[in-house]
Amino acid sequence: MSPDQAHDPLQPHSHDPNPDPPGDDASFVLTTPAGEQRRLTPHDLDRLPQLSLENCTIVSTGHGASGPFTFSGVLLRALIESVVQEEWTEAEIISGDGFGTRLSRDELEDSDLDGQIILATRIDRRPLTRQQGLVRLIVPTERDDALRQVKWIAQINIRNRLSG
Ligand SMILES: Nc1nc2c(c(=O)[nH]1)N[C@H]1C(S)=C(S)[C@@H](COP(=O)(O)O)O[C@H]1N2
Ligand SMILES: [Mo]
Repeated sequence: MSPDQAHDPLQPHSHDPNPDPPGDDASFVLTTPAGEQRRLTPHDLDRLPQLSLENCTIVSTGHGASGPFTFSGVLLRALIESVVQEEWTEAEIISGDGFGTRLSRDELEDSDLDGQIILATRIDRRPLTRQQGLVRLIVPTERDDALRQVKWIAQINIRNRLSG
């Protein structure tokens, strides 16, 4: 692996999870395939339909699992559909501390309840604190090492791979 790949936030390797948020600002920027940018806050997410996912476990490399928690927030797919008009194939989710993951549109449109992927603003029915990850991606089916449970989302980049 080259040094570049080692630092790619979308190819995270197992590592000690960062306990400290990268600043207080919980807003993030969504970029559409056309390059338009929109800054969104947790308050903006509260205005979309809310969903709760029970029985979510954060499997924490090195120090076991935490949970189960009930995370609540908005479907990532619904947020994307509310902002993006054009064709898209994937979403990159990148945190303020340089962590991240990539989700295909197929994963985001999976209607299996356990596979629903949300941007969480609440944990166990209370507001997520910044320390707890506000705004946090929850991928319920990922129960290996929490590499997709991205805390402190700073950027969401929507891409269309088909347009080359
Ligand atoms: N932004 C960000 N999110 C992250 C991480 C991180 O370092 N930064 N670590 C991941 C890993 S490896 C783990 S095990 C969990 C830990 O989650 P917790 O701090 O809620 O226990 O967060 C995941 N999400
Ligand atoms: Mo982890």
